[in-house]
Amino acid sequence: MRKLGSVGVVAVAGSLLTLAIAAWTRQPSAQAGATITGKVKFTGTKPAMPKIDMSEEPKCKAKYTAAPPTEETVVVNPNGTLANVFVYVKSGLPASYKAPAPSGPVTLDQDGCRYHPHAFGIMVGQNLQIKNSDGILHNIKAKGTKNRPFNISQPTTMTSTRTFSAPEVMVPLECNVHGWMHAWLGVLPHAFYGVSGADGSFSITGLPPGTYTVEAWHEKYGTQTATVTVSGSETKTADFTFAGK
Ligand SMILES: [Cu+2]
Repeated sequence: MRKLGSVGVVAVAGSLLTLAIAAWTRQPSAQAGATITGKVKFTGTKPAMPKIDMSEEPKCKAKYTAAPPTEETVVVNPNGTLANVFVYVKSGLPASYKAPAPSGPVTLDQDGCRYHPHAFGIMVGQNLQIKNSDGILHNIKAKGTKNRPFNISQPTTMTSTRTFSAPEVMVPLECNVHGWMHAWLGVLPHAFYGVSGADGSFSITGLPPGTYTVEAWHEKYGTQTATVTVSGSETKTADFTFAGK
């Protein structure tokens, strides 16, 4: 009986240990490490974005019932911040740092004859799924210089997949059929990037301790950098300000 009892205790302790290990290994790496977060502010005069005439594509035009579509070169949010700014760790990672590409894809959708998202990031080797939700002819062209350019005709509702082999900030994407369609893709060897959204904020998570050069890139206003030192699981703030011109 005593012998059986101690076997039971060992079994319980063993399964607790298994649970503990499972919980530890299950924790996504994005939750470990430090965070750099911030807002991209906008000052000065907000430029008026030209309206896009989509008369030649009634299917797309019909998707804009509230307001006519405008170009997205500069998108100033209602709270005065700037959207579509790609913020990423430009340098500071240890030379030995290696990150496998996530198995899940990044998706770029062509909907309403515009790209969604307009500015975004991907890791080297990660799948980019290019969706045509419009069901009309789009022809997406990637015009990178470090990555092999591509040119894909998508005559109907469909998805194509491509990958990128080298870091490049940014790869311009455009449509040969619709001259107003532009998107920008940042290809990185790590996942330490974010894009300012509808509230102007971005977040870069899971950073190992270190001192980093963080660059904020905007298609019209260029780049700005900040130096940020993080350790442990702390969160540091890095705000950027772009001035309208
Ligand atoms: Cu198109």
